[in-house]
Amino acid sequence: MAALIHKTLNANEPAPNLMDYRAMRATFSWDIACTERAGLPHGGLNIAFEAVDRWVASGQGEVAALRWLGKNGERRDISYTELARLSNRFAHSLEQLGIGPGDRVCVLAGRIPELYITALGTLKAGAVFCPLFSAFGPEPVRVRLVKSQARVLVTTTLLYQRKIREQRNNLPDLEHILLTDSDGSEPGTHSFHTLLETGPDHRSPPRTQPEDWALLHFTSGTTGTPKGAIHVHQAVVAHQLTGRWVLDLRPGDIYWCTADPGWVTGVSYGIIAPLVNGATLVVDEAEFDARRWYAILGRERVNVWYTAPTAIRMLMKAGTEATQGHDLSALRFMASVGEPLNPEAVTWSLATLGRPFHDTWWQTETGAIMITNYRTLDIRPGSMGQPLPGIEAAIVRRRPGGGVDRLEPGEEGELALRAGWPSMFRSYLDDAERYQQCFADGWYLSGDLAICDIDGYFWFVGRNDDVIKTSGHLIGPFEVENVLMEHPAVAEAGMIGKPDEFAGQIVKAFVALKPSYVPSDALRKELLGFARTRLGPAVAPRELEFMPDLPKTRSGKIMRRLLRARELGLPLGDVSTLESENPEEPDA
Ligand code: 6R9
Repeated sequence: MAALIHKTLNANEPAPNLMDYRAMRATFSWDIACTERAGLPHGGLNIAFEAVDRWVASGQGEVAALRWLGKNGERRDISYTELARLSNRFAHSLEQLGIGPGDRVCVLAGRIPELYITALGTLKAGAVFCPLFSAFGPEPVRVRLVKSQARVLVTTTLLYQRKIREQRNNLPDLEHILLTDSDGSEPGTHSFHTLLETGPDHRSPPRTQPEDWALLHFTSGTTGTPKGAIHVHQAVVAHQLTGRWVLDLRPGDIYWCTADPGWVTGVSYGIIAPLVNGATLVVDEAEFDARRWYAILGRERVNVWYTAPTAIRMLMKAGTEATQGHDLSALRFMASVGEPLNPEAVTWSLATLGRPFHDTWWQTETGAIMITNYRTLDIRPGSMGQPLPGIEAAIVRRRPGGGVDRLEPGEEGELALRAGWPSMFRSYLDDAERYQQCFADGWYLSGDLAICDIDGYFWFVGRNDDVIKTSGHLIGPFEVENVLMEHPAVAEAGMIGKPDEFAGQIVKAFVALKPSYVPSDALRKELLGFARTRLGPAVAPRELEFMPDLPKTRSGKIMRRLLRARELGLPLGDVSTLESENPEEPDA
Protein backbone atom coordinates (compact mmCIF):
# COMPACT_ATOMS: atom_id res chain seq x y z
CA MET A 1 0.00 0.00 0.00
CA ALA A 2 1.32 3.46 -0.90
CA ALA A 3 2.21 5.64 2.08
CA LEU A 4 -0.43 7.81 3.66
CA ILE A 5 -0.44 11.37 2.35
CA HIS A 6 -0.58 13.67 5.35
CA LYS A 7 -2.31 16.98 4.91
CA THR A 8 -0.91 20.22 6.16
CA LEU A 9 -2.99 23.25 5.37
CA ASN A 10 -1.26 25.93 3.40
CA ALA A 11 -1.55 29.27 5.22
CA ASN A 12 -1.70 31.18 1.90
CA GLU A 13 -4.83 29.38 0.84
CA PRO A 14 -8.41 29.76 2.01
CA ALA A 15 -9.41 27.30 4.75
CA PRO A 16 -11.31 24.23 3.49
CA ASN A 17 -15.09 24.60 3.37
CA LEU A 18 -15.41 21.39 5.35
CA MET A 19 -12.99 21.85 8.23
CA ASP A 20 -14.17 19.15 10.61
CA TYR A 21 -15.43 16.08 8.79
CA ARG A 22 -16.22 14.06 11.91
CA ALA A 23 -18.12 16.83 13.65
CA MET A 24 -20.17 17.46 10.50
CA ARG A 25 -20.93 13.75 10.11
CA ALA A 26 -22.15 13.63 13.67
CA THR A 27 -24.59 16.53 13.33
CA PHE A 28 -25.58 16.74 9.67
CA SER A 29 -29.17 16.23 8.49
CA TRP A 30 -30.44 16.32 4.91
CA ASP A 31 -33.78 17.66 6.15
CA ILE A 32 -32.07 20.76 7.51
CA ALA A 33 -29.89 21.11 4.39
CA CYS A 34 -33.02 20.94 2.21
CA THR A 35 -34.82 23.56 4.31
CA GLU A 36 -31.80 25.86 4.19
CA ARG A 37 -31.81 25.90 0.38
CA ALA A 38 -33.24 29.32 -0.40
CA GLY A 39 -35.50 27.93 -3.11
CA LEU A 40 -37.79 29.90 -5.36
CA PRO A 41 -39.36 33.20 -4.26
CA HIS A 42 -42.83 31.61 -4.19
CA GLY A 43 -41.68 28.25 -2.75
CA GLY A 44 -40.62 25.25 -4.77
CA LEU A 45 -37.18 24.50 -6.12
CA ASN A 46 -35.51 24.64 -9.51
CA ILE A 47 -31.96 23.58 -10.34
CA ALA A 48 -31.44 26.26 -13.01
CA PHE A 49 -32.74 29.03 -10.79
CA GLU A 50 -30.37 27.91 -8.02
CA ALA A 51 -27.50 27.68 -10.49
CA VAL A 52 -27.90 30.97 -12.31
CA ASP A 53 -30.65 33.41 -11.34
CA ARG A 54 -29.88 33.37 -7.63
CA TRP A 55 -26.43 34.85 -8.38
CA VAL A 56 -27.94 37.53 -10.58
CA ALA A 57 -30.40 38.42 -7.80
CA SER A 58 -27.59 38.68 -5.26
CA GLY A 59 -25.62 41.14 -7.41
CA GLN A 60 -23.02 38.76 -8.85
CA GLY A 61 -24.48 38.64 -12.33
CA GLU A 62 -21.41 40.09 -14.02
CA VAL A 63 -19.13 37.22 -12.93
CA ALA A 64 -18.35 34.77 -15.74
CA ALA A 65 -20.47 31.65 -15.34
CA LEU A 66 -18.96 29.91 -18.35
CA ARG A 67 -15.59 30.37 -20.00
CA TRP A 68 -15.83 28.57 -23.31
CA LEU A 69 -12.60 27.58 -25.04
CA GLY A 70 -13.32 26.61 -28.62
CA LYS A 71 -11.27 23.94 -30.33
CA ASN A 72 -9.97 26.51 -32.81
CA GLY A 73 -8.70 28.89 -30.19
CA GLU A 74 -11.87 30.93 -29.56
CA ARG A 75 -12.43 32.17 -26.02
CA ARG A 76 -15.82 33.43 -24.89
CA ASP A 77 -17.03 34.38 -21.41
CA ILE A 78 -20.74 34.15 -20.64
CA SER A 79 -21.71 35.95 -17.44
CA TYR A 80 -24.32 34.71 -15.01
CA THR A 81 -26.60 37.53 -16.23
CA GLU A 82 -26.17 36.53 -19.86
CA LEU A 83 -26.70 32.85 -19.04
CA ALA A 84 -29.88 33.76 -17.14
CA ARG A 85 -31.13 35.70 -20.17
CA LEU A 86 -30.24 33.02 -22.71
CA SER A 87 -31.76 30.22 -20.66
CA ASN A 88 -34.92 32.31 -20.17
CA ARG A 89 -35.13 32.72 -23.90
CA PHE A 90 -34.67 29.01 -24.48
CA ALA A 91 -37.33 28.16 -21.86
CA HIS A 92 -39.63 30.52 -23.72
CA SER A 93 -38.79 28.88 -27.07
CA LEU A 94 -39.70 25.49 -25.64
CA GLU A 95 -43.03 26.83 -24.45
CA GLN A 96 -43.66 28.27 -27.92
CA LEU A 97 -43.16 24.76 -29.27
CA GLY A 98 -45.68 23.42 -26.76
CA ILE A 99 -43.11 21.74 -24.55
CA GLY A 100 -43.83 21.80 -20.85
CA PRO A 101 -43.45 20.06 -17.49
CA GLY A 102 -42.22 16.47 -17.70
CA ASP A 103 -41.46 16.56 -21.45
CA ARG A 104 -38.04 15.25 -22.36
CA VAL A 105 -35.55 17.48 -24.17
CA CYS A 106 -32.46 15.68 -25.44
CA VAL A 107 -29.22 17.20 -26.56
CA LEU A 108 -26.68 15.56 -28.82
CA ALA A 109 -23.73 17.89 -29.12
CA GLY A 110 -20.12 18.42 -28.20
CA ARG A 111 -19.14 20.90 -25.52
CA ILE A 112 -20.65 24.01 -27.10
CA PRO A 113 -22.37 26.93 -25.33
CA GLU A 114 -25.77 25.93 -26.76
CA LEU A 115 -25.63 22.69 -24.74
CA TYR A 116 -25.43 24.63 -21.48
CA ILE A 117 -28.20 27.03 -22.53
CA THR A 118 -30.37 24.05 -23.45
CA ALA A 119 -29.76 22.30 -20.11
CA LEU A 120 -30.64 25.35 -18.02
CA GLY A 121 -33.51 26.55 -20.20
CA THR A 122 -35.06 23.08 -20.20
CA LEU A 123 -34.97 22.98 -16.41
CA LYS A 124 -36.52 26.44 -16.22
CA ALA A 125 -39.37 25.32 -18.48
CA GLY A 126 -40.02 22.45 -16.04
CA ALA A 127 -39.04 19.94 -18.72
CA VAL A 128 -36.56 17.08 -18.28
CA PHE A 129 -33.02 17.46 -19.61
CA CYS A 130 -31.49 14.34 -21.13
CA PRO A 131 -27.94 14.47 -22.56
CA LEU A 132 -26.74 12.04 -25.23
CA PHE A 133 -23.02 11.53 -25.72
CA SER A 134 -21.94 13.05 -29.04
CA ALA A 135 -19.55 10.15 -29.77
CA PHE A 136 -22.44 7.67 -29.74
CA GLY A 137 -23.22 6.18 -33.13
CA PRO A 138 -26.73 6.18 -34.66
CA GLU A 139 -27.87 3.05 -32.81
CA PRO A 140 -27.25 4.12 -29.17
CA VAL A 141 -28.72 7.51 -30.08
CA ARG A 142 -31.85 5.91 -31.55
CA VAL A 143 -32.35 3.59 -28.59
CA ARG A 144 -32.13 6.49 -26.12
CA LEU A 145 -34.35 8.82 -28.14
CA VAL A 146 -37.01 6.13 -28.38
CA LYS A 147 -36.78 5.18 -24.73
CA SER A 148 -36.82 8.75 -23.45
CA GLN A 149 -39.77 9.62 -25.75
CA ALA A 150 -37.96 12.88 -26.37
CA ARG A 151 -40.13 15.54 -28.02
CA VAL A 152 -37.21 17.87 -28.70
CA LEU A 153 -33.63 17.28 -29.76
CA VAL A 154 -30.98 19.99 -29.85
CA THR A 155 -28.04 19.05 -32.05
CA THR A 156 -25.69 20.26 -34.78
CA THR A 157 -26.23 19.90 -38.51
CA LEU A 158 -23.37 17.42 -38.85
CA LEU A 159 -24.56 15.19 -36.00
CA TYR A 160 -28.11 15.38 -37.33
CA GLN A 161 -27.01 14.30 -40.80
CA ARG A 162 -24.77 11.51 -39.50
CA LYS A 163 -26.90 10.06 -36.75
CA ILE A 164 -30.53 11.12 -36.98
CA ARG A 165 -31.73 12.03 -40.44
CA GLU A 166 -31.96 8.53 -41.87
CA GLN A 167 -33.85 7.17 -38.92
CA ARG A 168 -36.11 10.10 -38.25
CA ASN A 169 -39.21 8.26 -39.49
CA ASN A 170 -38.66 5.69 -36.77
CA LEU A 171 -38.75 8.33 -34.05
CA PRO A 172 -42.44 9.22 -33.86
CA ASP A 173 -42.22 11.07 -30.51
CA LEU A 174 -39.50 13.40 -31.75
CA GLU A 175 -41.43 16.47 -32.93
CA HIS A 176 -38.78 19.18 -33.00
CA ILE A 177 -35.16 19.21 -34.03
CA LEU A 178 -33.26 22.38 -33.24
CA LEU A 179 -29.97 22.84 -35.06
CA THR A 180 -27.42 25.03 -33.31
CA ASP A 181 -25.76 25.97 -36.61
CA SER A 182 -28.74 25.82 -38.94
CA ASP A 183 -28.40 27.43 -42.37
CA GLY A 184 -32.04 26.66 -43.12
CA SER A 185 -31.26 23.89 -45.61
CA GLU A 186 -32.33 20.88 -43.53
CA PRO A 187 -36.04 20.26 -44.02
CA GLY A 188 -38.04 19.58 -40.87
CA THR A 189 -35.63 21.31 -38.50
CA HIS A 190 -35.63 24.64 -36.66
CA SER A 191 -32.80 27.06 -36.11
CA PHE A 192 -31.88 27.09 -32.41
CA HIS A 193 -30.65 30.68 -32.65
CA THR A 194 -33.63 32.03 -34.58
CA LEU A 195 -35.91 30.57 -31.92
CA LEU A 196 -33.74 32.05 -29.19
CA GLU A 197 -33.98 35.50 -30.75
CA THR A 198 -37.75 35.54 -30.51
CA GLY A 199 -37.88 34.98 -26.74
CA PRO A 200 -37.89 37.64 -24.00
CA ASP A 201 -34.87 38.02 -21.68
CA HIS A 202 -36.96 37.89 -18.56
CA ARG A 203 -39.51 35.43 -17.28
CA SER A 204 -41.11 34.78 -13.96
CA PRO A 205 -39.38 32.20 -11.75
CA PRO A 206 -40.08 28.57 -12.61
CA ARG A 207 -42.91 26.78 -10.84
CA THR A 208 -41.16 23.46 -10.20
CA GLN A 209 -41.33 21.56 -6.91
CA PRO A 210 -38.48 19.64 -5.24
CA GLU A 211 -39.80 16.25 -6.36
CA ASP A 212 -40.49 17.24 -9.98
CA TRP A 213 -38.40 15.40 -12.57
CA ALA A 214 -35.40 17.36 -13.79
CA LEU A 215 -32.76 15.11 -15.33
CA LEU A 216 -32.76 11.84 -17.23
CA HIS A 217 -29.42 10.04 -17.49
CA PHE A 218 -29.07 6.81 -19.39
CA THR A 219 -26.83 4.20 -17.87
CA SER A 220 -26.16 0.55 -18.62
CA GLY A 221 -26.63 -2.76 -16.91
CA THR A 222 -25.59 -6.31 -17.77
CA THR A 223 -28.75 -7.07 -19.71
CA GLY A 224 -31.51 -5.28 -21.54
CA THR A 225 -31.65 -1.81 -23.02
CA PRO A 226 -30.05 1.18 -21.27
CA LYS A 227 -31.76 2.31 -18.08
CA GLY A 228 -33.01 5.87 -17.75
CA ALA A 229 -32.20 7.10 -14.23
CA ILE A 230 -34.49 9.94 -13.20
CA HIS A 231 -33.37 12.74 -10.92
CA VAL A 232 -35.49 15.49 -9.40
CA HIS A 233 -34.88 19.18 -8.67
CA GLN A 234 -34.18 18.34 -5.00
CA ALA A 235 -30.89 16.80 -6.21
CA VAL A 236 -29.45 20.31 -6.31
CA VAL A 237 -29.07 20.19 -2.52
CA ALA A 238 -26.54 17.37 -2.93
CA HIS A 239 -24.85 19.05 -5.91
CA GLN A 240 -24.40 22.22 -3.92
CA LEU A 241 -23.09 20.52 -0.77
CA THR A 242 -20.70 18.16 -2.52
CA GLY A 243 -19.45 21.06 -4.66
CA ARG A 244 -18.75 23.00 -1.49
CA TRP A 245 -17.44 20.27 0.79
CA VAL A 246 -15.81 17.83 -1.59
CA LEU A 247 -14.59 20.00 -4.48
CA ASP A 248 -14.10 22.89 -2.04
CA LEU A 249 -15.73 25.33 -4.48
CA ARG A 250 -16.44 28.92 -3.54
CA PRO A 251 -17.66 32.00 -5.45
CA GLY A 252 -14.99 33.38 -7.72
CA ASP A 253 -13.18 30.07 -8.22
CA ILE A 254 -12.08 29.06 -11.68
CA TYR A 255 -13.16 25.44 -12.01
CA TRP A 256 -12.59 22.88 -14.72
CA CYS A 257 -14.44 19.59 -15.02
CA THR A 258 -13.08 17.65 -17.98
CA ALA A 259 -16.00 15.20 -18.17
CA ASP A 260 -18.30 15.45 -21.17
CA PRO A 261 -21.88 16.53 -20.37
CA GLY A 262 -23.06 13.48 -22.33
CA TRP A 263 -22.45 11.59 -19.08
CA VAL A 264 -23.59 12.22 -15.53
CA THR A 265 -20.34 13.76 -14.24
CA GLY A 266 -20.42 16.38 -16.97
CA VAL A 267 -23.87 17.48 -15.82
CA SER A 268 -23.77 17.14 -12.01
CA TYR A 269 -20.23 18.56 -11.80
CA GLY A 270 -19.73 20.02 -15.26
CA ILE A 271 -22.80 22.29 -15.04
CA ILE A 272 -24.80 22.25 -11.82
CA ALA A 273 -22.43 22.03 -8.82
CA PRO A 274 -19.99 24.74 -9.98
CA LEU A 275 -22.72 27.20 -10.94
CA VAL A 276 -24.71 26.62 -7.76
CA ASN A 277 -21.50 27.43 -5.90
CA GLY A 278 -20.88 30.61 -7.90
CA ALA A 279 -17.72 29.48 -9.68
CA THR A 280 -16.58 30.19 -13.24
CA LEU A 281 -16.85 26.99 -15.23
CA VAL A 282 -14.15 26.36 -17.83
CA VAL A 283 -15.49 24.43 -20.83
CA ASP A 284 -12.96 23.07 -23.29
CA GLU A 285 -14.46 22.00 -26.58
CA ALA A 286 -11.35 20.11 -27.73
CA GLU A 287 -10.38 16.53 -27.02
CA PHE A 288 -7.60 15.44 -24.66
CA ASP A 289 -4.15 16.79 -25.34
CA ALA A 290 -1.61 16.91 -22.51
CA ARG A 291 0.02 20.19 -23.52
CA ARG A 292 -3.29 21.90 -24.19
CA TRP A 293 -4.55 20.77 -20.80
CA TYR A 294 -1.56 22.11 -18.90
CA ALA A 295 -1.84 25.35 -20.87
CA ILE A 296 -5.50 25.68 -19.82
CA LEU A 297 -4.72 24.96 -16.17
CA GLY A 298 -1.96 27.56 -16.20
CA ARG A 299 -3.40 30.31 -18.40
CA GLU A 300 -6.91 30.23 -16.93
CA ARG A 301 -5.52 30.01 -13.38
CA VAL A 302 -7.73 27.01 -12.61
CA ASN A 303 -8.25 26.61 -8.85
CA VAL A 304 -10.24 23.39 -8.77
CA TRP A 305 -9.90 20.58 -11.29
CA TYR A 306 -12.09 17.47 -11.59
CA THR A 307 -10.97 14.80 -14.03
CA ALA A 308 -10.74 11.03 -14.55
CA PRO A 309 -8.10 8.30 -14.12
CA THR A 310 -7.81 7.63 -17.88
CA ALA A 311 -6.83 11.26 -18.45
CA ILE A 312 -4.46 11.19 -15.48
CA ARG A 313 -2.73 8.10 -16.87
CA MET A 314 -2.33 9.89 -20.22
CA LEU A 315 -0.84 12.90 -18.45
CA MET A 316 1.57 10.58 -16.64
CA LYS A 317 2.54 9.13 -20.00
CA ALA A 318 3.17 12.59 -21.44
CA GLY A 319 5.80 13.06 -18.74
CA THR A 320 6.93 16.00 -16.65
CA GLU A 321 8.20 17.83 -19.77
CA ALA A 322 4.62 18.55 -20.78
CA THR A 323 4.10 20.63 -17.62
CA GLN A 324 7.07 22.86 -18.38
CA GLY A 325 6.36 26.52 -18.98
CA HIS A 326 2.97 26.33 -17.29
CA ASP A 327 2.37 27.97 -13.95
CA LEU A 328 0.05 25.61 -12.07
CA SER A 329 0.28 27.50 -8.79
CA ALA A 330 -3.40 28.52 -8.81
CA LEU A 331 -4.48 24.88 -8.38
CA ARG A 332 -5.90 24.36 -4.92
CA PHE A 333 -7.79 21.09 -5.22
CA MET A 334 -7.77 18.20 -7.68
CA ALA A 335 -10.19 15.28 -7.77
CA SER A 336 -10.89 12.23 -9.90
CA VAL A 337 -13.90 10.03 -10.67
CA GLY A 338 -15.24 7.24 -12.81
CA GLU A 339 -12.73 4.43 -12.41
CA PRO A 340 -10.31 3.21 -9.78
CA LEU A 341 -7.64 5.82 -9.16
CA ASN A 342 -4.40 3.88 -8.86
CA PRO A 343 -2.15 4.85 -5.92
CA GLU A 344 0.70 5.66 -8.36
CA ALA A 345 -1.48 8.36 -9.92
CA VAL A 346 -1.95 9.98 -6.52
CA THR A 347 1.75 9.93 -5.63
CA TRP A 348 2.65 11.04 -9.17
CA SER A 349 0.35 14.05 -8.96
CA LEU A 350 1.80 15.09 -5.63
CA ALA A 351 5.34 14.86 -7.00
CA THR A 352 4.66 16.41 -10.42
CA LEU A 353 1.86 18.90 -9.86
CA GLY A 354 2.46 19.62 -6.21
CA ARG A 355 -1.05 18.45 -5.27
CA PRO A 356 -2.54 14.99 -4.81
CA PHE A 357 -5.60 13.80 -6.70
CA HIS A 358 -8.53 13.05 -4.41
CA ASP A 359 -10.59 10.05 -5.44
CA THR A 360 -14.38 10.42 -5.47
CA TRP A 361 -16.85 7.56 -5.89
CA TRP A 362 -20.39 7.83 -7.11
CA GLN A 363 -22.73 6.63 -9.88
CA THR A 364 -25.38 7.85 -12.27
CA GLU A 365 -27.94 6.51 -9.79
CA THR A 366 -26.49 8.37 -6.79
CA GLY A 367 -26.52 11.67 -8.72
CA ALA A 368 -23.72 13.14 -6.61
CA ILE A 369 -20.45 12.21 -4.89
CA MET A 370 -21.05 9.73 -2.06
CA ILE A 371 -17.60 8.53 -0.93
CA THR A 372 -14.48 10.63 -1.20
CA ASN A 373 -11.17 11.90 0.11
CA TYR A 374 -11.55 15.36 1.64
CA ARG A 375 -9.28 18.37 1.41
CA THR A 376 -8.68 18.34 5.19
CA LEU A 377 -8.18 14.61 5.71
CA ASP A 378 -5.15 12.43 5.07
CA ILE A 379 -5.33 10.40 1.87
CA ARG A 380 -4.85 6.66 1.74
CA PRO A 381 -3.78 6.30 -1.90
CA GLY A 382 -5.85 3.60 -3.57
CA SER A 383 -8.83 4.14 -1.29
CA MET A 384 -12.01 5.89 -2.43
CA GLY A 385 -12.20 7.59 0.97
CA GLN A 386 -15.08 8.02 3.36
CA PRO A 387 -18.81 8.70 2.97
CA LEU A 388 -20.18 12.21 2.77
CA PRO A 389 -21.81 13.60 5.92
CA GLY A 390 -25.44 12.49 5.61
CA ILE A 391 -24.50 9.28 3.78
CA GLU A 392 -24.36 5.93 5.51
CA ALA A 393 -22.33 3.42 3.50
CA ALA A 394 -21.85 -0.26 4.26
CA ILE A 395 -20.55 -3.48 2.78
CA VAL A 396 -23.33 -6.06 2.54
CA ARG A 397 -24.11 -9.50 1.15
CA ARG A 398 -27.48 -10.24 -0.44
CA ARG A 399 -29.38 -13.08 1.25
CA PRO A 400 -30.70 -15.61 -1.29
CA GLY A 401 -34.27 -15.17 -0.05
CA GLY A 402 -34.11 -11.34 -0.10
CA GLY A 403 -32.67 -8.77 2.27
CA VAL A 404 -29.02 -8.15 3.08
CA ASP A 405 -26.48 -8.86 5.83
CA ARG A 406 -23.89 -6.28 6.81
CA LEU A 407 -20.33 -7.54 6.65
CA GLU A 408 -17.42 -6.84 8.97
CA PRO A 409 -14.51 -4.47 8.24
CA GLY A 410 -12.05 -6.15 5.87
CA GLU A 411 -14.70 -8.43 4.31
CA GLU A 412 -15.43 -8.07 0.62
CA GLY A 413 -19.05 -7.52 -0.40
CA GLU A 414 -21.40 -5.18 -2.21
CA LEU A 415 -21.18 -1.47 -1.53
CA ALA A 416 -24.56 -0.23 -0.25
CA LEU A 417 -25.89 3.18 0.76
CA ARG A 418 -28.77 3.84 3.14
CA ALA A 419 -31.53 5.09 0.80
CA GLY A 420 -32.93 8.60 1.00
CA TRP A 421 -30.46 11.35 0.01
CA PRO A 422 -31.71 14.20 -2.23
CA SER A 423 -29.87 13.22 -5.43
CA MET A 424 -30.79 9.54 -5.26
CA PHE A 425 -32.47 8.52 -8.53
CA ARG A 426 -36.23 8.32 -8.14
CA SER A 427 -36.86 5.66 -10.74
CA TYR A 428 -35.68 4.01 -13.93
CA LEU A 429 -37.90 5.39 -16.66
CA ASP A 430 -40.76 2.93 -17.32
CA ASP A 431 -39.00 0.21 -15.36
CA ALA A 432 -40.22 0.17 -11.78
CA GLU A 433 -39.19 -3.46 -11.37
CA ARG A 434 -35.53 -2.85 -12.17
CA TYR A 435 -35.62 0.09 -9.77
CA GLN A 436 -37.02 -2.03 -6.95
CA GLN A 437 -34.30 -4.62 -7.52
CA CYS A 438 -31.70 -1.99 -6.54
CA PHE A 439 -33.01 -1.83 -2.97
CA ALA A 440 -33.14 -4.22 -0.02
CA ASP A 441 -33.84 -3.59 3.67
CA GLY A 442 -33.66 0.17 3.12
CA TRP A 443 -30.27 0.00 1.37
CA TYR A 444 -29.47 1.03 -2.19
CA LEU A 445 -27.25 -1.71 -3.65
CA SER A 446 -24.63 -0.24 -5.95
CA GLY A 447 -23.49 -3.32 -7.89
CA ASP A 448 -19.87 -2.47 -6.93
CA LEU A 449 -17.75 -4.78 -4.82
CA ALA A 450 -15.67 -3.12 -2.12
CA ILE A 451 -14.07 -3.46 1.29
CA CYS A 452 -14.36 -1.11 4.23
CA ASP A 453 -11.29 -1.04 6.49
CA ILE A 454 -11.32 -0.73 10.25
CA ASP A 455 -11.01 3.07 10.03
CA GLY A 456 -13.99 3.48 7.74
CA TYR A 457 -12.10 3.98 4.43
CA PHE A 458 -13.67 2.24 1.43
CA TRP A 459 -11.59 0.32 -1.14
CA PHE A 460 -12.94 -0.53 -4.60
CA VAL A 461 -12.63 -4.17 -5.68
CA GLY A 462 -14.67 -4.46 -8.90
CA ARG A 463 -18.18 -4.83 -10.29
CA ASN A 464 -20.49 -7.67 -9.46
CA ASP A 465 -21.96 -7.59 -12.97
CA ASP A 466 -20.72 -7.49 -16.57
CA VAL A 467 -20.75 -3.77 -17.36
CA ILE A 468 -17.58 -2.35 -18.88
CA LYS A 469 -15.87 0.91 -17.91
CA THR A 470 -13.79 2.17 -20.79
CA SER A 471 -12.10 5.59 -20.51
CA GLY A 472 -14.52 6.29 -17.67
CA HIS A 473 -17.59 5.53 -19.82
CA LEU A 474 -20.00 2.84 -18.70
CA ILE A 475 -20.88 0.44 -21.52
CA GLY A 476 -23.52 -2.28 -21.41
CA PRO A 477 -22.25 -5.48 -23.13
CA PHE A 478 -25.76 -6.33 -24.31
CA GLU A 479 -26.04 -3.15 -26.39
CA VAL A 480 -22.81 -4.00 -28.22
CA GLU A 481 -23.65 -7.68 -28.66
CA ASN A 482 -27.04 -6.81 -30.15
CA VAL A 483 -25.44 -4.74 -32.87
CA LEU A 484 -22.83 -7.37 -33.79
CA MET A 485 -25.59 -9.97 -33.99
CA GLU A 486 -27.15 -7.93 -36.80
CA HIS A 487 -24.23 -8.77 -39.07
CA PRO A 488 -25.08 -11.71 -41.37
CA ALA A 489 -21.87 -13.61 -40.45
CA VAL A 490 -22.40 -13.55 -36.69
CA ALA A 491 -24.04 -16.46 -34.86
CA GLU A 492 -23.09 -15.49 -31.30
CA ALA A 493 -21.36 -12.51 -29.71
CA GLY A 494 -20.12 -11.83 -26.19
CA MET A 495 -18.40 -8.68 -24.87
CA ILE A 496 -16.03 -8.25 -21.98
CA GLY A 497 -13.92 -5.45 -20.53
CA LYS A 498 -10.28 -6.30 -21.21
CA PRO A 499 -7.81 -4.59 -18.85
CA ASP A 500 -5.98 -1.74 -20.58
CA GLU A 501 -3.06 0.34 -19.36
CA PHE A 502 -4.71 3.66 -20.24
CA ALA A 503 -8.45 3.22 -20.73
CA GLY A 504 -8.84 1.00 -17.64
CA GLN A 505 -10.70 -1.46 -19.83
CA ILE A 506 -11.37 -1.75 -23.53
CA VAL A 507 -14.38 -3.49 -25.06
CA LYS A 508 -13.34 -6.85 -26.47
CA ALA A 509 -15.69 -8.95 -28.59
CA PHE A 510 -15.80 -12.73 -28.86
CA VAL A 511 -17.66 -13.93 -31.93
CA ALA A 512 -18.82 -17.32 -33.18
CA LEU A 513 -19.57 -17.32 -36.92
CA LYS A 514 -22.46 -18.90 -38.79
CA PRO A 515 -21.54 -22.20 -40.49
CA SER A 516 -20.93 -20.76 -43.96
CA TYR A 517 -18.37 -18.20 -42.72
CA VAL A 518 -14.71 -18.72 -41.88
CA PRO A 519 -12.61 -16.53 -39.58
CA SER A 520 -10.19 -14.19 -41.35
CA ASP A 521 -8.45 -10.91 -40.74
CA ALA A 522 -10.62 -9.27 -43.36
CA LEU A 523 -13.79 -10.44 -41.64
CA ARG A 524 -12.49 -9.28 -38.26
CA LYS A 525 -11.87 -5.81 -39.72
CA GLU A 526 -15.26 -5.80 -41.36
CA LEU A 527 -17.02 -6.69 -38.10
CA LEU A 528 -15.10 -4.09 -36.11
CA GLY A 529 -15.95 -1.48 -38.76
CA PHE A 530 -19.60 -2.57 -38.81
CA ALA A 531 -19.83 -2.13 -35.03
CA ARG A 532 -18.01 1.19 -35.12
CA THR A 533 -20.28 2.69 -37.75
CA ARG A 534 -23.41 1.79 -35.81
CA LEU A 535 -22.23 2.23 -32.21
CA GLY A 536 -19.66 5.00 -32.50
CA PRO A 537 -16.06 4.97 -31.33
CA ALA A 538 -16.92 5.37 -27.63
CA VAL A 539 -18.88 2.12 -27.50
CA ALA A 540 -17.63 -0.17 -30.29
CA PRO A 541 -15.26 -3.05 -29.50
CA ARG A 542 -11.57 -2.39 -30.10
CA GLU A 543 -10.62 -6.05 -30.30
CA LEU A 544 -12.40 -9.05 -31.73
CA GLU A 545 -11.58 -12.72 -31.41
CA PHE A 546 -13.27 -15.60 -33.19
CA MET A 547 -14.27 -18.73 -31.29
CA PRO A 548 -15.96 -21.90 -32.60
CA ASP A 549 -18.73 -21.29 -30.10
CA LEU A 550 -19.20 -19.26 -26.93
CA PRO A 551 -19.62 -20.71 -23.42
CA LYS A 552 -23.28 -20.62 -22.47
CA THR A 553 -25.60 -21.61 -19.66
CA ARG A 554 -28.10 -24.37 -20.31
CA SER A 555 -30.73 -21.76 -21.08
CA GLY A 556 -28.45 -20.28 -23.72
CA LYS A 557 -27.11 -17.15 -22.01
CA ILE A 558 -23.55 -16.29 -22.94
CA MET A 559 -21.27 -16.59 -19.91
CA ARG A 560 -19.17 -13.48 -20.15
CA ARG A 561 -17.42 -14.36 -16.92
CA LEU A 562 -15.94 -17.40 -18.58
CA LEU A 563 -14.82 -15.30 -21.53
CA ARG A 564 -13.19 -12.93 -19.08
CA ALA A 565 -11.48 -15.75 -17.19
CA ARG A 566 -10.17 -17.09 -20.49
CA GLU A 567 -8.88 -13.66 -21.51
CA LEU A 568 -7.13 -13.18 -18.19
CA GLY A 569 -5.64 -16.65 -18.34
CA LEU A 570 -7.31 -17.83 -15.16
CA PRO A 571 -7.04 -21.58 -14.72
CA LEU A 572 -10.32 -23.44 -15.01
CA GLY A 573 -10.15 -24.39 -11.32
CA ASP A 574 -10.25 -20.73 -10.39
CA VAL A 575 -13.08 -20.15 -12.78
CA SER A 576 -15.34 -22.62 -11.10
CA THR A 577 -14.96 -20.89 -7.77
CA LEU A 578 -16.24 -17.57 -9.10
CA GLU A 579 -19.91 -16.71 -8.81
CA SER A 580 -22.02 -18.24 -11.61
CA GLU A 581 -18.90 -19.41 -13.36
CA ASN A 582 -19.76 -23.05 -13.33
CA PRO A 583 -20.91 -24.14 -16.76
CA GLU A 584 -22.93 -26.89 -15.06
CA GLU A 585 -25.11 -24.28 -13.40
CA PRO A 586 -28.64 -24.34 -14.79
CA ASP A 587 -28.74 -20.57 -15.31
CA ALA A 588 -26.82 -17.40 -14.48
C1 6R9 B 1 -19.87 9.01 -11.81
C2 6R9 B 1 -19.84 7.78 -12.66
C3 6R9 B 1 -20.49 4.31 -12.03
C4 6R9 B 1 -19.46 3.21 -11.83
C5 6R9 B 1 -19.39 2.74 -10.42
C6 6R9 B 1 -17.98 2.15 -10.38
C7 6R9 B 1 -17.20 3.09 -11.27
C8 6R9 B 1 -16.99 5.44 -10.31
C9 6R9 B 1 -15.18 5.21 -9.13
C10 6R9 B 1 -15.47 3.97 -9.74
C11 6R9 B 1 -13.65 3.01 -8.74
C12 6R9 B 1 -14.04 5.28 -8.28
N1 6R9 B 1 -16.59 4.15 -10.47
N2 6R9 B 1 -16.14 6.08 -9.50
N3 6R9 B 1 -14.71 2.88 -9.54
N4 6R9 B 1 -13.30 4.15 -8.11
N5 6R9 B 1 -13.70 6.42 -7.68
O1 6R9 B 1 -18.80 7.33 -13.07
O2 6R9 B 1 -21.04 7.21 -12.91
O3 6R9 B 1 -20.99 6.23 -15.25
O4 6R9 B 1 -22.78 5.60 -13.56
O5 6R9 B 1 -20.42 4.80 -13.34
O6 6R9 B 1 -18.16 3.67 -12.15
O7 6R9 B 1 -18.00 0.87 -10.92
O8 6R9 B 1 -20.40 1.81 -10.13
P1 6R9 B 1 -21.37 5.96 -13.84
